[in-house]
Amino acid sequence: MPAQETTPIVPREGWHVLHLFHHVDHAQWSLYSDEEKRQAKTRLTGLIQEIRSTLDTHLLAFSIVSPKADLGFMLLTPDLQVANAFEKQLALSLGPGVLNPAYSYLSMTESSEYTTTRAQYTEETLVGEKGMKPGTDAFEAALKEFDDRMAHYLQHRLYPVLPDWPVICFYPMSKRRSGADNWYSLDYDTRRKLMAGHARTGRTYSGRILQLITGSTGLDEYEWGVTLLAKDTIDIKSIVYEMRFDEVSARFGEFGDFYIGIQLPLDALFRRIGL
Ligand code: 76R
Repeated sequence: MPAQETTPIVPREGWHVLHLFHHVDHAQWSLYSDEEKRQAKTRLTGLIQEIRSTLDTHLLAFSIVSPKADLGFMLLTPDLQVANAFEKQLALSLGPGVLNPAYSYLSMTESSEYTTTRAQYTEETLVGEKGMKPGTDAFEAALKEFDDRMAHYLQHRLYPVLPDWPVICFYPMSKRRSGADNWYSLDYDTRRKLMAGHARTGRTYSGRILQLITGSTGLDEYEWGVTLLAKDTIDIKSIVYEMRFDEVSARFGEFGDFYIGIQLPLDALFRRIGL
């Protein structure tokens, strides 16, 4: 275990998330003998296996499309000490100067402040829409179903297990804070209504897009990291396009750079990036 000598920094809720994008310095790599190359790749493979077998820790590895970067990692783990130790080890795993940072992003998994509460669901959906009466068997059953669904949902948001879908898209974003378009000066109900519209659009991509929104206020340059996984690049392009018409993104969205990667098994990944 890394960072054993230190006090863990484990959040009350959620995990730390690091997106780490590196360039491969092929000039440096070409100075290695075949044997040294083999040893370096074995070292990185071993480290990735160690990370993946650490409790509550996940590591996605992918090849970045375009020269923005070559090799991408997404690391999710509770303890910031462990995240930091693994991040440094990954950077050095192929030997000094072979991997060079191209971009990185630190965020944390979070529950949303706009998640429907029990009280809202009761008032708006069960009583309001469905005309159910509190205390009846049907009402209690519907409420139990809601509780189970929400517990499962919250678990996924805070402690996600991401699928091996090949296409991974990452970009950071913030909500605008200027003039009449200041998200943070809107009252809670207005924001909640706007977010409900956003979620409606999002849900039409169920099964095609897996989204993970991780918070980064105070941690990195933007306010959230957006990670989208898909099997088809079209679904990434479509959802981001469609969201642009949604008021939350149209009026309030500000975006950083976009990165597209392809998740691959390690041997294919090494070949792909020329190692
Ligand atoms: O929490 C949920 O999954 C359900 C409701 C929901 C919230 C609270 C939701 C649903 N999102 C939420 C929060 Mn989202 N999301 C984005 C982007 O490119 C763009 O224009 C925006 C980038 C996409 C593509 C996307 C997709 N979402 C957020 C937040 C935090 C806002 C805050 O707290 O103020 C951001 C920054 C954000 C951005 N969203 C969904 C999706 C999809 C696909 C869904 C449906 C998920 C599902 O129900 O399966």
